[in-house]
Amino acid sequence: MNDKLSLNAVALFASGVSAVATSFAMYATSGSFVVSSFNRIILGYLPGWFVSGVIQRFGSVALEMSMLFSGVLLSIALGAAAIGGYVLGSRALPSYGRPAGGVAAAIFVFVGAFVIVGSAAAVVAPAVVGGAVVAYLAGRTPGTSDVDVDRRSVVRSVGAVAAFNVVAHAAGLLRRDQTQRAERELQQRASRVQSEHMLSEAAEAELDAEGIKPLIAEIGEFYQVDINPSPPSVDADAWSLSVTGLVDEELELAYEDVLGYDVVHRYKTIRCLSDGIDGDSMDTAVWTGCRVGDILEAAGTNGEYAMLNGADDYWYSLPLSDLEDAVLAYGMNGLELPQAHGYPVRLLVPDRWGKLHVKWLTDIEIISEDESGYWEEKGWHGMGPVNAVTKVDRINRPSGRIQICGHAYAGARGVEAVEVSVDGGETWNEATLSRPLPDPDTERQWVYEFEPDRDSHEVYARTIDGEGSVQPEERTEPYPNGATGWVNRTLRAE
Ligand SMILES: Nc1nc2c(c(=O)[nH]1)N[C@H]1C(S)=C(S)[C@@H](COP(=O)(O)O)O[C@H]1N2
Ligand SMILES: [Mo]
Repeated sequence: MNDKLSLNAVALFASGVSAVATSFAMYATSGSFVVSSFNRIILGYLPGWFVSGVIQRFGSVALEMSMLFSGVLLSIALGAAAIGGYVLGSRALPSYGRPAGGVAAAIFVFVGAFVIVGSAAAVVAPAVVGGAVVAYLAGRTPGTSDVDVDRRSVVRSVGAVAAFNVVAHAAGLLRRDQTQRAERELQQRASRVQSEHMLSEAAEAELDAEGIKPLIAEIGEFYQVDINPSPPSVDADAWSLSVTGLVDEELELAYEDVLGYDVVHRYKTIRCLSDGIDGDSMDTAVWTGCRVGDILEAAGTNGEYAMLNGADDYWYSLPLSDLEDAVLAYGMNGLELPQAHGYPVRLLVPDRWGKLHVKWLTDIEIISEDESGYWEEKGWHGMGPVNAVTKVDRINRPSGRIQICGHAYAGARGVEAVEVSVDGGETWNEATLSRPLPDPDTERQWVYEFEPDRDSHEVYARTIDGEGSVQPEERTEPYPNGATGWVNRTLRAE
């Protein structure tokens, strides 16, 4: 009696597990996999705060555990359906005992799995396998059939079922890997397409003037500022980003994990605090990455500031409010972020000076108080919005006229207008601007053309930002607050 019960239990579990394994082999972790659907149904009954609490606490382990739990539960349930179906079928048609039982078992499993997955096509094969396995084993199980066999052949049959399950699970795991890789590739391709689109959008926004500085800098042309003579070379496979300190849950993100966050694309200009009025430490690129806010949310922060560290011992602390909309960039102009600009990932903080965009970022520590940063230790200031700046890049002289080309930037306030005076600041006229990019935290090109009417013209240019503020006239050096003042040229008629 005891023997019969345990053999029935083996048959039950074997058929249930085989049905689940078949489904796994066919659909891996997609929605058509019975366990995925079952898991989703169970999660639907649990309160949201509980689910998110568990996931926050135990992360992906919680998900794996719930899949395992659901898988076992479902194997038992489908196995019970198979046994029930088998017993009913073989009793209803005793002369067809085993086949009738097997068919009925398959129908029972089919109905059970269909209720969960909601797709008939997706559950046919698992149901057939579940029914076949129970018929295969039941024929050798005393009491459920008239075939009498010894224990050894039961062991052998279970061995065959187990072997099938190993193969099916391996197939499912392989398929899951392939699916995930395919999704990643698709995502990367989509991401490249989006960057390309933005690059051509920027190209279309540009002004047509000879030798004008392009809106988006080529990667090799983009300015570079490092505290070290040669940038650190970081291996993305060995690299990880840790989020520690005052957090609910510490994170250790691999490169792949960072790529897994929702992708964002941004136009953003970077300007160094040491950039003079006539300097050229300011450029714009299309950046690809994820939102720092998403990562901070996953960790759950309980402090006001973050200490950000780069692999070159560069560091900055920033208020979390500045990081909310910051980007962790791993792509630049549609390509992988170059080593010189922070590979594998760098920070980009909206409306802030270049120094805060920590390159080769390795860890984010949440802290309660401001702890300043690398350049502050050397006397620099400038933790707030960038100063407005107007630059002159090039003078063209088309048939006796003078054409001034330049670019302007005013942080997240945006460049509303560029005004040019050719009489030493007495009168001002508006320059023609490139079409604004969708993100105001970017530079705009400007061109101003005039007919010289004296030997020498004293030219000034200044920016009106998106808030209507006129760029301050007073000339100051970059140290310590960033350069101010109107750009100036003395142009002689030729
Ligand atoms: N880790 C690290 N991040 C860094 C720096 C650095 O030396 N090390 N330089 C900063 C400064 S001062 C500026 S202006 C920008 C320059 O970025 P870029 O070299 O990509 O143009 O990076 C900032 N991030
Ligand atoms: Mo800088």
